[in-house]
Amino acid sequence: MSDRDDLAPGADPERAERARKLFSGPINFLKSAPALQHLPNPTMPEIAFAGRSNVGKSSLLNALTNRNGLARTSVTPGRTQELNYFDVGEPLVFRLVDMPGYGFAKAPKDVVKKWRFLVNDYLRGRQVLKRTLVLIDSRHGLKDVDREFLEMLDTAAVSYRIVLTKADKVKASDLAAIHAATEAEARKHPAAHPEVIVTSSEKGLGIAELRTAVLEAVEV
Ligand SMILES: Nc1nc2c(ncn2[C@@H]2O[C@H](COP(=O)(O)OP(=O)(O)OP(=O)(O)O)[C@@H](O)[C@H]2O)c(=O)[nH]1
Ligand SMILES: [Mg+2]
Repeated sequence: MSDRDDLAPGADPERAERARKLFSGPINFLKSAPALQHLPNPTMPEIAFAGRSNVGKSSLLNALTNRNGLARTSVTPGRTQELNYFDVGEPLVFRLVDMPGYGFAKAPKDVVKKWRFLVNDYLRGRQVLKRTLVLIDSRHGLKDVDREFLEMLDTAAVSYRIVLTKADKVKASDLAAIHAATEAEARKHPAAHPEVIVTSSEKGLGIAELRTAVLEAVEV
């Protein structure tokens, strides 16, 4: 699939082209922040990737940047344990932040607690955070643990957008139904963008659309 096959209807074609160029240009790993005091200075816009463990956050970051090994992925939930920062553009235009997943029951309790505090404190307190992408597995749709997370974002007035992942694992008819149901729910959340983006990192579906959506969040 070419990078421009799946632009959303109504997407600004100039922004889409800027997004395509940025995401195919220099993108560099900046740092891994295990605690808030290790965050970079808040001087650039940030876009964060959140969602349950194993939902495909790191894979989506790799698909967006078209670089396989940029963010570490794993079949074992809980791979990402810090806030991982990536610098997009030279000169720097914005930063992507790959976050630890939530809702991972098998990790030791104190580890889970540590991630939760890190993620929640980051999301609530970060002035330069322009938007959080909340990833939801297309096979499962929104679960209660996701709803709790969305409510936390609503309360903190963090602008967010829901992204369905792993669309290649679902039949087209089921995917349409889950897309509609997820959008209906998104519209009830005050801080949510009303449109949900459907993606597959495996097949490249929705990736160009998401690149444009990221840049839109940075530029508005
Ligand atoms: N079929 C399919 N599998 C995917 C897709 N995206 C991710 N996966 C698989 O899902 C598993 C988890 O992917 P990750 O990207 O590591 O998930 P994560 O959300 O970063 O996980 P944590 O860092 O543990 O929270 C890996 O085995 C990926 O290969 C997709 O679009 N399609
Ligand atoms: Mg990860």
